[in-house]
Amino acid sequence: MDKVVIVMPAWNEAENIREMIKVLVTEEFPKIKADMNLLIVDNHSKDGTDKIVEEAGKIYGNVHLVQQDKPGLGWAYVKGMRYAMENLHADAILEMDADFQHPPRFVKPMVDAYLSGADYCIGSRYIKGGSVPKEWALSRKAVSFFGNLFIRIVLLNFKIHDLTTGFRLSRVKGLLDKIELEKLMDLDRFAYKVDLLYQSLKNSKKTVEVPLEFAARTKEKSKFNWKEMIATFTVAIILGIKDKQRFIKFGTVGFLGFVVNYVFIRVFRGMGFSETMNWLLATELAIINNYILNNIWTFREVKIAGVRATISKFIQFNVTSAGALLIQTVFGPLFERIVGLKYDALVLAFVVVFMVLPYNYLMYNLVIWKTWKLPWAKGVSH
Ligand SMILES: Nc1nc2c(ncn2[C@@H]2O[C@H](COP(=O)(O)OP(=O)(O)O)[C@@H](O)[C@H]2O)c(=O)[nH]1
Ligand SMILES: [Mg+2]
Repeated sequence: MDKVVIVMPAWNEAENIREMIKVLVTEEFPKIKADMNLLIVDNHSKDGTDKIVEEAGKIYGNVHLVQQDKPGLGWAYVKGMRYAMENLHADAILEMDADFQHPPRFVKPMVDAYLSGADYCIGSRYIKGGSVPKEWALSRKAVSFFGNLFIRIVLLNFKIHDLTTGFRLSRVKGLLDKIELEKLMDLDRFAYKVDLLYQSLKNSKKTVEVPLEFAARTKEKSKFNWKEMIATFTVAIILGIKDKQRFIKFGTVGFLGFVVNYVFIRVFRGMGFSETMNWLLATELAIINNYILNNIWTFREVKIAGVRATISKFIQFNVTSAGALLIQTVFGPLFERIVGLKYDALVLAFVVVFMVLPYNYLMYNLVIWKTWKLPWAKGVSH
């Protein structure tokens, strides 16, 4: 049976936590066909939250408690997720609040979606069947809706409707265990959630949204505020430009490769090799230049390391480069024949910009450094 661990941060939630544990363990867990566990991450609460959880742990074997070391919601999740993976050997982890804003009855549909094969389940307020609290003032609803829309636009993600929800279930193998949790942005705030979502979507082959009726907070006050919101937007913007930044780096490296190629044709010519040899050597130097710079700069987050990987990827890179050469030598003369030889410079620019560059960028991301997956290989693209 699959082991699912609910990681639930709770900070001064004494008023909610006893009831939450009881409802989950005695009413909801028995309906679910998985080995269900509840791990509460306390942040040295002053109201005895930890005592309540400890007592519950003595009664129910599947209720656990950890204390977080560093303050902040993100660090609570890092601690809880690590503990769930390493100590409890979870197959899947569900993020959930302790304050009943994620009503316990929505746990079952999330776990069911996972059991039906989803890697990543998003409890969504903005799909059919989901909702935000009726009690919320119009302004609060608008902030939530437009905040979400803003992040969707910045991340160019229109398939997922709720990018800021805190109710999400992730498969451990291949998804959560591939993420460097400790390196997520803004772990001391709520904003880390957007980075975690971004990384999770990248790793997930099958993502589904499950409706969530988000409830109003009943007791105590929310800890979310304007500062948190601005931080959240900032993280989204940084993630949004990261991909474009990569494209700019890619273009710069390509230009440097061109310079290397040009300079070394002349250098080798001066050394008295045959002209074919000059071109061959200079082109290979440009390829080596592009490979190294792309590896340590453009794609440094997914840098290829180790002798074997470097050699085999370098061979792949040469094959890819040969493909670019082939495109150029086939389409260059072909277009020249159509528009006339005197436009050769224009044809070259057209072929390079509209065919070779996209081809190279696609191959680097798909084959060499593998930062993209094909849409049909992942269920949801972003
Ligand atoms: N352990 C821990 N839990 C936290 C921290 N901040 C918030 N929480 C818990 O995280 C959940 C969501 O917090 P809440 O203030 O309700 O945020 P909101 O629902 O987004 O307004 C609740 O269960 C809180 O008790 C923290 O720094 N550490
Ligand atoms: Mg809340």
